[in-house]
Amino acid sequence: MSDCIFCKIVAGQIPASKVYEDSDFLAFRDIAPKADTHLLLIPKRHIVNLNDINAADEALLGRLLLTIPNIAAAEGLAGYRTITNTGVEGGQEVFHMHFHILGGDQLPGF
Ligand code: IU
Repeated sequence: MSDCIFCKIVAGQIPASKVYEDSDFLAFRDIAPKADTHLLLIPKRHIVNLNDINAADEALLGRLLLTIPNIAAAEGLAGYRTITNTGVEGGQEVFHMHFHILGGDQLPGF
């Protein structure tokens, strides 16, 4: 999507501190970190949020989840929190699906 900031990061039109990239996914450091380590993992394809997925995305989403522990391990995170916000009421501010990966310090219970 032309007006999506995360699509622009994928396209290299806006810089980001990338920590992982493959043909389907990109992970980069959140510009306003809420923990010592705060990463965002996104599909390169523009998907709005979990309400925008369907059965055809099953394999993509499976690979996305499998990518998370590899990124966490590369960051040296023994434990971490993974969050995806869906919709305005869910606290979503950027409407390109992303999984927050937070860690690096002791997170409070949820
Ligand atoms: P949310 O789940 O949509 O609320 O999270 C959006 C996140 O994207 C939030 O933590 C922002 O700090 C982060 N972010 C970013 O890392 N780079 C950007 O250019 C923009 C937002 I805009």
